[in-house]
Amino acid sequence: MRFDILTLFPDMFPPVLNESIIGRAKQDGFIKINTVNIRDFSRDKHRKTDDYPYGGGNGMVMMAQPIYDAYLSVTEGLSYKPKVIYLSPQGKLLNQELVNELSTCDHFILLCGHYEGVDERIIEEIVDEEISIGDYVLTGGELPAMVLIDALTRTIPGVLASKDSYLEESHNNGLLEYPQYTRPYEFNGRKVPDILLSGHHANIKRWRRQQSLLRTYKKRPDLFNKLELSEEDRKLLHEALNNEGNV
Ligand code: 4G3
Repeated sequence: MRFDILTLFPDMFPPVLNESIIGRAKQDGFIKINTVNIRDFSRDKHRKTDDYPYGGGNGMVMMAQPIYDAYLSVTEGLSYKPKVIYLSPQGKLLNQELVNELSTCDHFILLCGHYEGVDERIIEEIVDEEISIGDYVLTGGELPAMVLIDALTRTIPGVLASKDSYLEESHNNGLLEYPQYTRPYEFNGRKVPDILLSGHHANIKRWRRQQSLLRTYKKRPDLFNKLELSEEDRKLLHEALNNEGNV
């Protein structure tokens, strides 16, 4: 998977993307990340990349020309069009389902905006998808671009240890993950649930499923209401709620 990032702040990326699993995925050749400094494509003697908004108002708008030329520098000579994604608070909300859909694509251009955004004509001209990582405003699209790169990279076969395949985890079956424990058995007086020490694998599996259902019900009613539960799952959840005195 290849990522070309159009940004005014290319130095923000390496400290984050060279670490941990994404850093290893880079080293192992699963992904290639290239930053393009939009400022390098300014034609202004002061390397200006933004200007006042037509019609007046607060803030500045990123000019179309430097972004467009930065985009052309990436696509020049390619026989296909990479998927161009603009990270913005106006975009479609990112979730695991959208990540999975995007992961079929292998070349992305990520456009990071600043100020009050970019000239609308750049969106019309080059952007395929406008994506938001959540309903809040940040100072720039760089952190959202890194979030997207992380989410996409971990879907690539071989990046994660196959035992923690991303397909089997939280948000791919619409459920939250069950609680996890490691040593010691007792921490600040809190013990590990005994069932996890029982060695009874079928019961452990059942308990974990029950915890996933219970957590999703309690912590994320929005996700819970999208589930189509089997009769078995319904019974498991009811049992858990009964035990807590909720029913
Ligand atoms: C475009 C993305 C970019 C327009 C970007 C601000 C939040 C997100 C920006 C604009 C961003 C997000 C830069 N903030 N929720 N800031 O994904 O008004």
